Amino acid sequence: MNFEKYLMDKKNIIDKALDDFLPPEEKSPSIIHKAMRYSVFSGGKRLRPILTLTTAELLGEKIETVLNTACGIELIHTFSLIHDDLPCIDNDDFRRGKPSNHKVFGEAIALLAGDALLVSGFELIVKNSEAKGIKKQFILKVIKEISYYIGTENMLGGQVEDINLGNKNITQEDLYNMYMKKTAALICASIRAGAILSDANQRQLKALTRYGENIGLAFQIVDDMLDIMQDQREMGKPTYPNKYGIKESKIEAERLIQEAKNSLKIFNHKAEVLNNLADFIISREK
Ligand code: GRG
Repeated sequence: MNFEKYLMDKKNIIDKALDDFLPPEEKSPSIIHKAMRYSVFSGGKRLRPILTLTTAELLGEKIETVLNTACGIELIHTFSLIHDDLPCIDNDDFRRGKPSNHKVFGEAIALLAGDALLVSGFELIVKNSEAKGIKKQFILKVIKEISYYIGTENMLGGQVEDINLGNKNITQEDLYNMYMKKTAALICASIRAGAILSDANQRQLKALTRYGENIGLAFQIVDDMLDIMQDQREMGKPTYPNKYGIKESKIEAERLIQEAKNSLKIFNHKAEVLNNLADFIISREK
């Protein structure tokens, strides 16, 4: 298969659905809609919603059945990035090579644009209940799952730990615990949401969760490596490459990707695209 074309086709489907859903820039109050659209359409890879669509396809479901949930997750992801960049959290002036949301719209609007994207994300997931043939109890389960995976025991909690760690020298276990919550949790939720809406059985859900955890950890290690290689390193911050070096980090990321692929063996050749997505996480340059 032509994997690059696959990614581009899925990205186009997701972008169109997001564009159709989000209020137009001119709609009052225009500034908030501009700020939301600025970050949603600023060059994200759409990894999380693609994982949701690909998981549904793997389980024999149509992508239309999960599309709104996939896009809702992308909005929640975008909210977390806007808030992460704020001066009171990571204080980053740039995101995806462009000025971060608060640099363009100011802190107050950036904060509110993040809030609005979180709310809109859940609105889109609820809207998924209008999809043909969908069982309403699956939607409720997905809302519960996503709330859990972005809440204080996961994404939000991981962000709190990241802030509190400062420049401390921590163990690999602490580091993985933080990566698992801060980054792997939403990646896992994206895959599980696709699986739940496609009526996956417990064995399939377990295998897909293991895959999500391992690619999620690898994703954050690679992200930290890219920061160093692209000279955006935050000196002394507890990250895998800061602690173990680039060479060891690459070996560890490759090990995690192999683990992820091993857990997909029950799906045989049907897992080809998820395997390609796992490889993409290691080979990506942004
Ligand atoms: C209130 C639920 C809640 C969260 C707020 C700010 C925050 C707490 C959490 C942020 C967590 C965070 C920013 C984790 C980093 C994950 C990461 C490496 C993101 C980059 O993902 P990519 O590369 O982004 O997929 P693109 O640009 O492709 O969309």
